[in-house]
Amino acid sequence: MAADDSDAQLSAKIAHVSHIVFDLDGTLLDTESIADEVLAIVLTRHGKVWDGRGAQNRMGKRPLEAAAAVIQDYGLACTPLELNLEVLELLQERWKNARTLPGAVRLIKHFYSHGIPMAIASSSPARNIKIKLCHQEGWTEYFPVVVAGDMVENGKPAPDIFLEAASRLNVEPIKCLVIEDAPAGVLAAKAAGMQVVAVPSIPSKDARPQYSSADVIYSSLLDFQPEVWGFPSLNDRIGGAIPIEPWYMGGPVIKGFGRGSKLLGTPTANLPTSAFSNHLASHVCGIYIGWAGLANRGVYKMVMSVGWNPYFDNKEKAVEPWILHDFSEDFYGEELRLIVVGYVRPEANFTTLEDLVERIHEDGRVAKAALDMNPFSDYAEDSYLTTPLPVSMSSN
Ligand code: ADP
Ligand code: RBF
Ligand code: MG
Repeated sequence: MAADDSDAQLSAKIAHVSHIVFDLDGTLLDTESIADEVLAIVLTRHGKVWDGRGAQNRMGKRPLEAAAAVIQDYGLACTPLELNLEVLELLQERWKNARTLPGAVRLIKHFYSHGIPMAIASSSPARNIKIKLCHQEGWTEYFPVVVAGDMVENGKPAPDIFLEAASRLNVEPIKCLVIEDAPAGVLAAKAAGMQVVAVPSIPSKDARPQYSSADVIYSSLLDFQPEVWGFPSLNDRIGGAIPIEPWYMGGPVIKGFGRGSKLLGTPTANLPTSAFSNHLASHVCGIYIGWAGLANRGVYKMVMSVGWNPYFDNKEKAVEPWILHDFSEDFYGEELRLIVVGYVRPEANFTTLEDLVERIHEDGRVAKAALDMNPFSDYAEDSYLTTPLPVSMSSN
């Protein structure tokens, strides 16, 4: 079954809501990659190696509880308080660099423009939330209600923080929809009697079981469909694609699974996931359109999949651009530049290979048409596509 069918079914069984409560870290802002960076530094000081292990235990929790989880997972010989002092110092100077997650600004602006009341319920202390919000334009206005971890007795997964948000929004919990990235947050929202959309921020294909109590799991905020919950729908597709903040990415064309040309008839010039910035690497899955540049060949339209290819259930996440041009040869090792400008749909599973191939061709038609339109067409002229990488960057 394709992903779109299930949304209509979902809509029928889901009770409509009137208010939205957002988690902040890992849901609207990419603070996870900042936390990763900081934990890597701090664990090195403690003679340990940060490998992302235990991210689930830490995520969504209040600072001391999160620190306790790290101490346990890595066998550190310090107290949660000591670890937090170390971590906080490094975090604070980085929050101003926190970037919004794909689709976050689009969603917030949509709700705001329709007068839908929004709150933030974040496990961070109030002071830290304030710092993060004030670096994002308009956010203090979008979120008049902010409930912090230090404003309630029990942290997530206890319901306190969401109940407090509902109370401040002056609405019944059952009328609230929570958007969360962490398992602890999903549990907290459910315990508060609210509906929950989970957008997991754990970079893993096996994330789902931990989010099983969520009403819906999306791989990206770009998949959120407001009408399912009784809100006005988003109508910002242009030629079938949602405009996104463009991503500039590039790298050598690497060998993939050899299925593109042989099995599907749609060759894909695989890129290493390191072609994405840290910020995007864990948060981006789905089918996108954009422009592809090969230094000695030209600039072409492209459509690409990012993810684990559910049909094949890959072990590794793959970035697979299908360049919409007939080449007579392979070009492994050549530097491929991409500007990704639009989002088409989430990755879907298909019952037959024919269905998958048919859908990929449909994506190709969407890409060809949409890329002729503004704002997508503008990027074809971008010099990024044809500028060779500096030697220092192209060597790995
Ligand atoms: P693999 O994924 O194992 O590399 P594919 O069967 O998907 O194998 O073939 C991909 C290769 O085919 C690319 O790396 C590239 O060199 C070449 N190629 C030829 N035409 C195209 C195209 N239109 N788009 C992408 N790659 C192409
Ligand atoms: N794989 C999936 O399992 N589900 C998809 O929905 C899906 N969509 C794709 C869309 C496009 C435009 C492209 C180029 C590929 C897509 N694939 C999808 C990935 C496909 O399985 C992969 O490219 C082949 O396995 C080659 O490795
Ligand atoms: Mg391929």
